[in-house]
Amino acid sequence: MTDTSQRPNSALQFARANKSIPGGVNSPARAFGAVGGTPPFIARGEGPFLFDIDGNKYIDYIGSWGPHILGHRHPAIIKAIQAALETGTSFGAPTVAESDLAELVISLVPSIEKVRMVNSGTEATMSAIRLARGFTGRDTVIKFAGCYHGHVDSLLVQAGSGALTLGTPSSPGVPAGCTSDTLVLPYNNVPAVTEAFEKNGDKLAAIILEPVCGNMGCVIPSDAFLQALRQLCTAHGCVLIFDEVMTGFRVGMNCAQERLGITPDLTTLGKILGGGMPVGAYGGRADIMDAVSPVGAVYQAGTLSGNPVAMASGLATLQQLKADNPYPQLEERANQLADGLLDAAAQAAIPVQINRVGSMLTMFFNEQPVTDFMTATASDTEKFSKWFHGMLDRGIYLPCSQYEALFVSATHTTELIDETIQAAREVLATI
Ligand code: KE4
Repeated sequence: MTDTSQRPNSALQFARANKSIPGGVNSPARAFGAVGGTPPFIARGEGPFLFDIDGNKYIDYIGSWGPHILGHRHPAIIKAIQAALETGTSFGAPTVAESDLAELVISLVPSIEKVRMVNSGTEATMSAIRLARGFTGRDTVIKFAGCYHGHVDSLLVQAGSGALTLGTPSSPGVPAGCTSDTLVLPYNNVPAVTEAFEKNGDKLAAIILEPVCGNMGCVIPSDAFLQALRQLCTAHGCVLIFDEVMTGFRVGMNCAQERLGITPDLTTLGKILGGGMPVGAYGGRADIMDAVSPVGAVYQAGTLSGNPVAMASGLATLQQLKADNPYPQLEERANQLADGLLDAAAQAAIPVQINRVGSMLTMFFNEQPVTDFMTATASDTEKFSKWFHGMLDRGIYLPCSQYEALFVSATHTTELIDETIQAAREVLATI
């Protein structure tokens, strides 16, 4: 457990926040529930750094859970937001900026012929599921244990023993009816998917998955798994949805689908797409997207969807990524970090697994390769918690759960990576 001597004001603010906000946070992922202790209250971010209200400085490997691939307060992004603010904040009417961002997304993600902006990843996946069901006239959806697609009622479901499982809600407040059409399968398991299509092929509206999983920690799909999903969906008229809220523009300029060589029918986006402002999106084949209101009958709407300030932030982010092409550097730096962590763990004789794709990675405290929810949840979360706090106390801000991915940004220098590895050596020697 962290001593709060380093963060007295955060401790006070956390106690205060708990009186007016459930758990003191506006998203449970921030509450340190998995690791215990008091989350630092952040005063500001700059490049690869966060500064808390007690004046502590951290090397930030969360980047607001993904958006800040270019680091905090990138000048071009801030400038674009400030310029947008000069014209107002939101009009509830069409603006040119929405077409600018839509056209840029379409140019970067070949499978996307039309796209609709929303305000979060959850809204994007919720809308994509409804659209797939409306387009196919079918109800059943397949998701995979360990994949998280936001807090959509029908997707808040965990697998049972890893066999084909009719979904049971994993949260109170979700009626059984909301998940009775959700099948939950083990990730990377081709026989399970094949069996599901044999049994339910003509009832399946969609498969949704994280093409590289980040929400059970980073888990990498096998080629055979992705190929099977594509072939089975095509053969059965089932919509293949890649949830690229996390991987979109993270693992490559053209997203995971280009890196992995699989073309989905629909894609959901978020995080980097907004550059730190609230933006989500869903898009894909024009014949499917034209089923969305007001062209088609599938209803979806949003007061602040496509608002100019968020559009300006997203546009500036994607334009900067296109101009800089930081991906080779991100690959190098993340590899440097992964290698350094593996070496530090070996020095401390602690068994770990590291799964990495591009600049997202997870170090699992686990003796076996992590390929799905079952193997991920065999990790030693006790050790993870000590690791997390040891690093936090040394000014390294990691995701506060074994089942998350960390992110390297374009502002993380080799020196900062070396500093992180040195801290890892010290911490791993103590747990
Ligand atoms: P939001 O509604 O939080 O914008 O996006 C939901 C979502 C959808 N799909 C994927 C693949 C996601 O990773 C997410 C959200 N990711 C989590 C962290 N892994 C956000 C952090 C949080 O919940 O506070």
